Amino acid sequence: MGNKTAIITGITGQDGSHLADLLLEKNYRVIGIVRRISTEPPSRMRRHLWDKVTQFPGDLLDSVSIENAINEFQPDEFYNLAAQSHVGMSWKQPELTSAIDYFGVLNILKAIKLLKPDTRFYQASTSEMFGKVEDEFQNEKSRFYPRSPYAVAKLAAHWLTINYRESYDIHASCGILFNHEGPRRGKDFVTRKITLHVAKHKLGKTDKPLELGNLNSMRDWGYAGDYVRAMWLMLQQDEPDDYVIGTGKSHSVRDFVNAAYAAIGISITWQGEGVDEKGYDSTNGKLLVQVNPKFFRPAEVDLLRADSSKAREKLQWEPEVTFEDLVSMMVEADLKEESN
Ligand code: NAP
Ligand code: G4F
Repeated sequence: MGNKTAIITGITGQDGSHLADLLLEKNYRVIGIVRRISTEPPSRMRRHLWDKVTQFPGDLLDSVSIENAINEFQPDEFYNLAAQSHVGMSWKQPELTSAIDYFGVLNILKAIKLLKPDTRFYQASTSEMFGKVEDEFQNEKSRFYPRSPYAVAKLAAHWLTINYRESYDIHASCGILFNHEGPRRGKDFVTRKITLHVAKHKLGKTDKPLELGNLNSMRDWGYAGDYVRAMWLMLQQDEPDDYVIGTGKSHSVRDFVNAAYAAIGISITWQGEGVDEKGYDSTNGKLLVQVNPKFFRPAEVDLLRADSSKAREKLQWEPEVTFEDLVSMMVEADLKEESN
């Protein structure tokens, strides 16, 4: 192994940075496609990667930039992690979400077919495609029922990837990843929003209550560092395929809040229901959490829980970080960041 070339889109995001770390460890030459928007691209990339990754200006919406990247670097592997990835935002920007999350994938696949059809391709599919679930655990055979413009676009891209595999014999695999988090998670996803607020509370930087939407949603939360290993493993298989990746354990948003406050030694007492539900510091009665309906979604995914037995068997993939360790890791990282 070694000296392979990989292109990563979405390198400035959470997963892109973890995957770049992994591939650099494995001696890959890593090319990161970076959008030129209103700020300097390097300011959005993790500082430790600046000198180690070749930054290539590009955008999924610009097929010429994708073709240029493939022509110039002749990649062995292409990981498409770029997306408008925020589910709530996808109702507010449905056209942009569809353009990036579906047509962007078409731009990559058609460029691979035309310019370097032996490139191995990874598509970032998502458990959101299961949406309104009917199985207690979701696996590769579960029904898809997307519940947001994001999930609809991702499902279309998922089938497009399968179609390119079947039509043109491209080594294209989809990772159906359940929620994965960590200190590099964007600040408007619920886990990071919670751990950041808890850290600020502990440091006396806020005395406002944390405002959240649906506290009852259940998610299968794992650690992003574990999940990028699965992406890489998929592209090392002789045959391309699709795999569900998750921990098999599910917790509510309320459970996550409890665990995050527990990490700074605070226990929460919950009172009320629905929009009136509130969380108080059990020791001094201070209001710490309240519901703000502005964070509710027009349609919700109530429960996600993965059955990853196929990945465990065929890829020998196992998650290493537990839910409790994940929450503590995120709170500790935010305490450190907020102390600086
Ligand atoms: P993220 O942190 O939101 O990162 C998204 C990345 O996409 C950023 O680097 C962003 O660049 C880039 N991007 C957005 N629009 C682009 C465009 N038009 N052209 C090029 N790049 C563009 O997402 P993540 O959590 O790392 O997730 C990675 C992928 O996995 C996404 O496709 C997401 O939908 C999918 N996924 C995530 C999870 C999860 O729990 N994290 C689970 C299942 C699937 P800028 O810095 O320029 O904005
Ligand atoms: O953290 P979230 O925004 O993540 P969501 O919607 O599950 O999507 C994430 O995981 C998907 C995989 O299943 C990815 F495909 C996707 O790209 C993204 O990474 O919300 C989690 C849950 C939802 O039910 C939401 O309604 O938390 C609930 N929630 C409650 N209060 C909130 C909030 N979500 C956010 N973002 N902000 C809140 O204040």
